[in-house]
Amino acid sequence: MWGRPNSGKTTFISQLRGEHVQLAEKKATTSRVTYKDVKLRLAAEFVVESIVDMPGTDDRLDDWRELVAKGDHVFYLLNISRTDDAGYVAAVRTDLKATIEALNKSSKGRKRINIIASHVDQSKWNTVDVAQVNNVLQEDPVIRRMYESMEGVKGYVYSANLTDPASFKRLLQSIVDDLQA
Ligand SMILES: Nc1nc2c(ncn2[C@@H]2O[C@H](COP(=O)(O)OP(=O)(O)O)[C@@H](O)[C@H]2O)c(=O)[nH]1
Ligand SMILES: [Mg+2]
Repeated sequence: MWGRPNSGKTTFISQLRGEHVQLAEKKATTSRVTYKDVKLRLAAEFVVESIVDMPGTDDRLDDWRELVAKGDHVFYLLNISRTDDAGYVAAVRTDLKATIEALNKSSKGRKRINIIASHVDQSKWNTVDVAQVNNVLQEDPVIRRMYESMEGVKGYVYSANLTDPASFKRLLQSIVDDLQA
């Protein structure tokens, strides 16, 4: 998984690992950390063999390309409360372009990118019904432009408030359901 700094990567992994998520304090990840054999609380038969948390800084882009080529699943974290920030959106497009190039070069069969829209609670979609929000997001011009640049890679968009365990649980269930479909 990747995304710009503060997009929620570490929070996602903490929730996945069942750690207490600290709201107030934020530690920047300065090196790459790999977690192995993470059992999903939501369904104990699922185990994430390996998930990598890394700093979302530009100097890590090559590391990221390498992970995309090797890994089975690609998750890109997008802070959806920042889609009005042109600089942020441009940086996200650069990331996605690099990710899609790496996916298309990879010999792994599944050409698919999972985009997780975090911070939905702080976004203009925070009053949209949870059952509808993923569909509503697809209509957003920023998201639409992302889809248009995907070159054969399938994009799946999910959204959540990653700091809320119930919202995270729904997110994880949707991902698991789609992966099994
Ligand atoms: N309100 C809200 N805060 C979030 C969400 N996801 C992450 N955060 C907060 O955003 C900050 C950055 O998250 P973090 O996981 O450290 O981002 P990273 O730099 O990508 O690892 C932290 O203070 C988190 O608590 C979200 O969905 N909603
Ligand atoms: Mg982090």
